[in-house]
Order: sequence, then C-alpha cells, then structure tokens
Amino acid sequence: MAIPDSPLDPFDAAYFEDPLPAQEALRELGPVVRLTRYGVFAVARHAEVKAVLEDWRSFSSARGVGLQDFARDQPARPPSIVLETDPPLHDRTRKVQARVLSPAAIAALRAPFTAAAEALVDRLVARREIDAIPELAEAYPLAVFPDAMGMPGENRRHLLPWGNLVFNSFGPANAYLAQAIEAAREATPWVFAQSRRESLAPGGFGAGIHEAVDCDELTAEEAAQVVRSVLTAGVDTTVSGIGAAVFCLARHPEQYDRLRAQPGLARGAFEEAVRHESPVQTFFRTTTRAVALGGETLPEGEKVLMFLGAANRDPRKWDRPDDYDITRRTAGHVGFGNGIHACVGMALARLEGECVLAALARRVARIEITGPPRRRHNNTLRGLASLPVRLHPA
Ligand code: HEM
Ligand code: OVM
Repeated sequence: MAIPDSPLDPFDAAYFEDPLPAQEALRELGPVVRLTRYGVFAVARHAEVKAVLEDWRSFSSARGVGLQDFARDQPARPPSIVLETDPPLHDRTRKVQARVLSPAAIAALRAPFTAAAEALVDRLVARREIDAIPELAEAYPLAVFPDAMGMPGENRRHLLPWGNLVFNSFGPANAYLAQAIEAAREATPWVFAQSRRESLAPGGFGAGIHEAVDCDELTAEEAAQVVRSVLTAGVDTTVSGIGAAVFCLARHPEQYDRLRAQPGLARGAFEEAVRHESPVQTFFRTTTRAVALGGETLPEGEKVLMFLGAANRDPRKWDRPDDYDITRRTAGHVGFGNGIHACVGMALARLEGECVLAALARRVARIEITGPPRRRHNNTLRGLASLPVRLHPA
C-alpha cells in the first residue's frame, strides 16, 4: 500500500480562512498522507495523532516541532529547552515548570483571577459595543498573566507580537513569518530581558523557576530559557482560547443560555471550545527510526505534521464532532496535546477561561455579533483578529 499524496498547503490564506473541508479531506485520504508541497508526512485522524504524541522515542521533538529540521539546518531562533527537547533534558526543565504551574499553585490564583474577570466584564458591559478580541480575549490574559509571572506593568503588550512570532516560526518561512519578525522587533529584546532573574518579582512563577538554580536543578542560563518558554506559550494561546469560547457562545445562543442558567458549566464550556476550535492547530515531530504508523512504515529522519484540530473533529472519535456542546465529555481531545509534552500550562489556561466565561454568564444576557468576524492568520494558532459584539446586560 502506498501513502497517498496531498498538494494541500496548510499554511496559506485560503486554508486559514476555512480549514475544515481540507482537514476532512486529509482524514479521509488515509491514516498517513504525504504533503508534497513541503515533503513531510501528516496525520489528521485522532488515533494516529494520539499515537504520535504518545511515542516520543520514535517521534522526537529535539529536531524541532516546526517544519525546520534542526539536524539539517541551523535553528532560525534559539530552540525551547522544554518544547523542543527529548528526555533526559526535557524531564529536568519540564519538572521545574510543572512544579511552578501545578494545579495547587494555580488554585491559589482563583480569587484574583475572578476579581479581574469581573472588573473587566463590568467595564465592557457598560460600553455595550466592543471588539471581543482586543478588548476581552487579549485584555484579560494581559491583565492577569504578567502579574502571576511577577512582571512589571509597562510594555506587557510586547508579549502578543512575541508569541505571534514564535507560533509563526513553526511553519514555513512564508510572508506570515516575515511580517511577524518585523512586528516583533521591539518585543524580542524585551522578552529576553524580562526572563532574567533580576526582572522577576518574588512570589511569581518567574522567581519560582529561578529558585531551581539555588538547588542546582537548572543553571542560571537554563532558568532564563525556561522562563522564556512560559512567556512564549502562556499568552497567545489563551487569547485564542478565550476568543474561541466567546465566538462559540455567540454563535450558539442555546449553549450560552445553558451557561447562564448554570455558570458552573464555564469550565466545560471553555474546554469544549478548545476541542472545537483547537487554538494550537499543528505541531511536527521527527522520526528517530523506521516506525510503523497507520499500517505504513515511515523512514528515519522524516518530519510528521500532527493536525490536532482535525483529530479534535474526527468522526471516528467524536459524536457530532462539529457541534459545540458545553456538556460534552471532552476527555481525550488533543487540544492541549498528550504524552510527555502535554501542555504544562493547562491548569492556568483553564482557570483563565473559566473565570472569563463565568463573569460573562453572570453579567451578560446575550452576546450578539454585530459585524463580520475576521480571522487571524498564523502558521500555528487558529483564532480571530476581530469579533465585533454587543453585550446585552443581564
Ligand atoms: C505545550 C496548547 C496554554 C505552556 C502545549 C502543547 C499544546 C498546547 C498542544 C503540546 C506541544 C507539543 O506536544 O509539542 C495550549 C493551549 C493553550 C495553552 C490550546 C490555551 C488554551 C498554555 C499556557 C502556558 C502554556 C497558559 C503557560 C503558562 C506550555 C508549555 C508547553 C506547552 C511550556 C511545552 C511543554 C513541554 O514541551 O513539555 N500547549 N497551551 N500553555 N504549553 Fe500550552
Ligand atoms: C516554548 C514554547 C513555545 C511555544 C509553544 C509552546 C505550546 C512552548 O518555548 O517552550 O507550547
């Protein structure tokens, strides 16, 4: 049996505007396909995506989780020593992040995160007509995340172009990446400076990571890189996730009514939005040896693209996969990945999502879309650039 070819470019404007038909076609073409445009293998079904995520020995992250193969080409930017490593280095860096971002540590933030969400939504409801992307989906993470890190108030907006740059850099060197490099010119040196120990206030996640230097878990240089990893992954992702949830709830008023009746469903409503929209759409791995996948054998040294968003809509796995259902059992979705690299920040992301949606549920009777939503085009992140809405007060 041969592996079928596809000419799809999953990094162009037409795809970003409407990726679902192309994702369905990929799923139906076969369990593994070849993307001829980039000379890589790809998996879009839930079973194969999960299999790749769970086998880090065969599907390495250390040669980069983007299109570029670090074994062939010099990395275009300093690789992450968490995301783009394998054990044993990965175990050491991840352990520090996991401790600082543990469910218990995140639970301690519930009161300030709730207060910030309520204050923001109060201000926005008073305005009635807003753009829910800059004014809610971006404003909320920018209000709470840098504080939790121990960062200063000024210049936090730099976190957005920085994240936009890194998430574009996992794709090809296309016009989106070129624009993102340009747009992050000021942000880049700022992010490196903010990752140093002296820049981070005591009590925050940043200082907590640097404490690992004192017990020789990390070198000082490594600690700054592990902080940078959190700064990179921690904002744009939740912006896309919160934007996705608001967009889902605005398009599905019957789901929003259920949430209003029972604000305790906020966590489930956010999780289902992560499954439905998959803010992080794709990541690559590289084969470390000849490996069986979907009934075929892939050679060593090949890039494999995982379509997380397609897996999260695979009808082989999900009933009515395209429905947004806030009480769906979402267990098994791969929107936060799976296996040893599964999102280490998911407790924080979920707390942010829950706080925002619960605040909306209590204060807003209806979210009415008042203008054309605009997609954001990014080589890895799926989300909106603009979502004009009217917030009807409860
Ligand atoms: C890893 C998604 C929020 C930090 C991942 C991965 C995914 C993901 C799919 C797996 C990468 C892989 O397998 O190669 C998301 C989504 C988020 C979110 C959808 C929001 C809705 C966050 C937040 C933080 C964070 C808030 C930090 C506070 C990280 C880090 C990794 C990661 C550091 C790398 C972990 C490792 O390689 O072991 N995330 N993430 N993420 N995430 Fe998240
Ligand atoms: C990192 C990193 C960067 C982007 C995404 C990510 C989703 C991690 O620098 O470790 O996880």
